Amino acid sequence: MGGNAPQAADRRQAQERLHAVLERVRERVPVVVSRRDAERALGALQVTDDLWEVFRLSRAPIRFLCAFLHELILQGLVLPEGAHLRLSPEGSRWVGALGIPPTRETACSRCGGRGVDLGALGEEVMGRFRAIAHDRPPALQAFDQGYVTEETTLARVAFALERGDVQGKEVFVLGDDDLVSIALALTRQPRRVVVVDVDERIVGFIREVANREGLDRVEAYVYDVRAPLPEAWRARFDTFFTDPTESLRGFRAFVERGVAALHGAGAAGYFGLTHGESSLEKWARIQRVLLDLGAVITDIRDAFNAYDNWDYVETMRAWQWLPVRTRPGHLWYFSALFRIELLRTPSVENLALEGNLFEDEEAATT
Ligand code: SPD
Repeated sequence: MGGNAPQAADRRQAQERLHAVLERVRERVPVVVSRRDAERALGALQVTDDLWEVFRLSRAPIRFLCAFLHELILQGLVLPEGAHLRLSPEGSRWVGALGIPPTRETACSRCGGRGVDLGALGEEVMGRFRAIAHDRPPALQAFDQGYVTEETTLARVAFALERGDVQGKEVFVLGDDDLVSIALALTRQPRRVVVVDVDERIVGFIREVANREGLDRVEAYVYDVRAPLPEAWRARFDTFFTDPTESLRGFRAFVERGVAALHGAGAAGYFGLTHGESSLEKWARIQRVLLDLGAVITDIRDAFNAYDNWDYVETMRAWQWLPVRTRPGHLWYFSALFRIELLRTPSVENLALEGNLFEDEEAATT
């Protein structure tokens, strides 16, 4: 028993230090985080010295992580070395005393943890989609664009097929730099795909591809989510897909318009949500919004959506916060895929919205 006393004291001291670090970070960043967010970051720091890998593995808001890492550097617990970061000997002892294990990744190596077999789509659909996506328009910062990998788009479609949300269905795609509408249409399974985007380049690209590839069930239109949803698209569809910007206001706008496009009970919606730009506090608020809309979450597949790196990394909001300034050399930005299903006919206000939908306290990549 006596031999445990110093260990217990070390642990208590280490915990008090973590508490103090978190308090200092909370004074500086208006993002609600818990001790678990910090623990995940300290788990990640034990297995990588790459900042972007720390972001990926921590599953915590980027704004918090940057402030947390700055504080650890200030206290000598983390050492910046060129483009890298590593725990100092003191930091390693501290993390040991806290009893935080190194991050372990146990996702299935075949499907990457998505739980879908892309082979179900067939080689032709996959090959044609990859060839089409090769010439897509680059991501634009002005619209907070950042598209997912080709594999991710195909996996979304495979997952929705498994849930029966595509076959013979009318599908609404709200914002489509991910080219979900094209992948859906290539399967020849939906009855109709209506795709809308504020970006004329995306709409033009989809129209041109649909024309060239004979995808006559795809209709593409320019639409700004701030405008009320036109009557022709209200309460009409079986399924929607969207991957919103993540300010709470922007997120709500996209998901509420998506829900308003659905016909009622049994209709389904798909969207992505990150940890990097949405704290668990925001996740909770979003879950309340969904319940109020009459929707239930049937599936959450974390880290399902992998995003290709966008060109504007050095002008995005988080660049100025980084503890070491280096461009990412691998995929690092991921989001959970959500599927929701309506329990009743939704009643959604269809008002015009004004102003910037892209920013809130947690926005980091806009
Ligand atoms: N700003 C680049 C990344 C934007 C990705 N938007 C979708 C986030 C997931 N909802």
